[in-house]
Amino acid sequence: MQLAALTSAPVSAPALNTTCSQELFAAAQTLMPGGVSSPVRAFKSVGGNPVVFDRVKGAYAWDVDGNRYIDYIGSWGPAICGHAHPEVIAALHEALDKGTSFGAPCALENRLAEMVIEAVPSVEMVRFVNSGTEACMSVLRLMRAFTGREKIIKFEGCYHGHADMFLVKAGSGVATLGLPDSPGVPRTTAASTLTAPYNDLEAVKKLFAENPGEIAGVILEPVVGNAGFIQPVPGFLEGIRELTKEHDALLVFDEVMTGFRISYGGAQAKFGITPDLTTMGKVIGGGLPVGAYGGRADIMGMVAPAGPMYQAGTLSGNPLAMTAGIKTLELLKQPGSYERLEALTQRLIEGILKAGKDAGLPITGGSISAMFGFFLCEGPVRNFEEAKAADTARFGRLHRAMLERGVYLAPSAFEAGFTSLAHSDDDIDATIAAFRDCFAAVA
Ligand code: HOZ
Repeated sequence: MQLAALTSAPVSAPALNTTCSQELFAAAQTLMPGGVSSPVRAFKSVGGNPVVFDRVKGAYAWDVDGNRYIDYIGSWGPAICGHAHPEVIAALHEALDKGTSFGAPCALENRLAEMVIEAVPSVEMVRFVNSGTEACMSVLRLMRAFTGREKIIKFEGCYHGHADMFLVKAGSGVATLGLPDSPGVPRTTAASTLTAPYNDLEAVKKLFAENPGEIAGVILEPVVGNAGFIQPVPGFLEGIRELTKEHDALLVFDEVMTGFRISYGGAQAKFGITPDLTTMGKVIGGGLPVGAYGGRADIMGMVAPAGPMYQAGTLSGNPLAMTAGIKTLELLKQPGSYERLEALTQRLIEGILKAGKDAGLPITGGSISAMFGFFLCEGPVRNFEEAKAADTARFGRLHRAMLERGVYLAPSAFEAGFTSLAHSDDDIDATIAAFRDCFAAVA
C-alpha cells in the first residue's frame, strides 16, 4: 500500500505556528516508540508531524501553540456529546471526591449495565473491561469457550483491537502503516483466523464449507470505521446472521465505534439484526477508558466467576469511567439527539463530496448518524481492496492543508470521521468552506 510521501510539499496555506508542538514531539520521539502512545496519531501516513494537544472543549481542540481546530476525531469516538461536556465534568468532580478506584463492586456498574442492557438488543448481560481491545480479546475467548471450536472468521480491513488473533489483514493503524499482519503473532495463532472480503457473503459461505464444524463464529464491524468508512450492502448483515445460525456459530458485532453512535442501540438496532454477542467501548466510557462485552445470558454465563471462562481486571468497572459513561448515555437519550447528529453529519458529507467533485477530484463517501467518511477514488467502496484504490498521497496533502485551516481530521485515509452534538451549523459551514479551498489546492 502506498503511504503519502513524507516530503509532500504542503499546499499553499496560511502558516501554522507549531513550534511548541514540534519541540514536544521531537522530545517524545526519544522517550516513546514513534513519539506516541498509539500509532495512528503519529501522522506517519499523512506526512508532517502531529500537533500536540493542550486541551479540548465542545467541538474544538487547542494545541500547545494555541491553535484551535474543529475536531472530527473526538478522541477517536468517545466525545459524541462534545469534549468535556459540563454535565459529564460535574458528575466526574462529584465521583472523584469518593475516590478514583474501588476494585470492588459499586452501584454505578449496575446503573451503566442496566442502561446498556436496555439499549442494545443483543445484550442480556454485560462485563465491563478497560478498552475496546480488551473487550474483543475477551469475546474471542468466550466464542471459543462456548462453542468448543477454535477458528474464527474476520473481515479484511476490520480492526478489533491488537490481540494476536485479530492482527490478520487488520484495519486501523496496521492498515494505515501498511503492516496488516504483525510480527510477533504466532503462525499457529494466525492460522485460526480466517478472513473474507467485507460485503462478500459467498466468501463466507466458502469458508464455512471448507471448515465444517470448526468455526466458533464471525466477528465484524457492522459498519466499518477502521478501513475508512464502509457501509454494509443490503442483505450482507442478514446473510451473515443466517449463515452463522445455519452452522451453529456465533455472530459478534464489534460495536466499539458504532455503539451508541449510529443509534442509541448501535448498528444492531439501526439495521434490526441481533448478533449473539457485542463488544463496545469509546462512547460508553464518555472519554474515560472503558470497554464492554455482552450478549445472550446463556453465553455470558460462561464468564468467571459465573462460569469457567476466565477474564478479569483491576480497574474494570472503575467508578470514574462508569460515571462518565452513565452521564454520556443520559445526554444522548434526550429527545432529538440522533436526529441532530444525523442531519449535521449528512450536511457535512454532502458538502465535502460536492466540494471534491467541484474541484474535479474522484471522490466517494457517506455517513450514518454521527459517523462519516470519504475516499479519494471513484468508488463505490465496498471492501478494503477497493478502499486501497483511493489516492492516499493526495489525502496526506489534503490532511495537512485542512489542519492549516483549523480542521482536525483523522490522520489516515483508513479511519472514519466522527461528529458530535457540540458541532454547530457554523462549524459545519466553516469545515465545508475549508474543504473547498483545500480540494482546489490538492487537485
Ligand atoms: N484504534 C484507534 C483508531 N481506530 C486509535 C488510534 C490512536 O489513538 O492512535
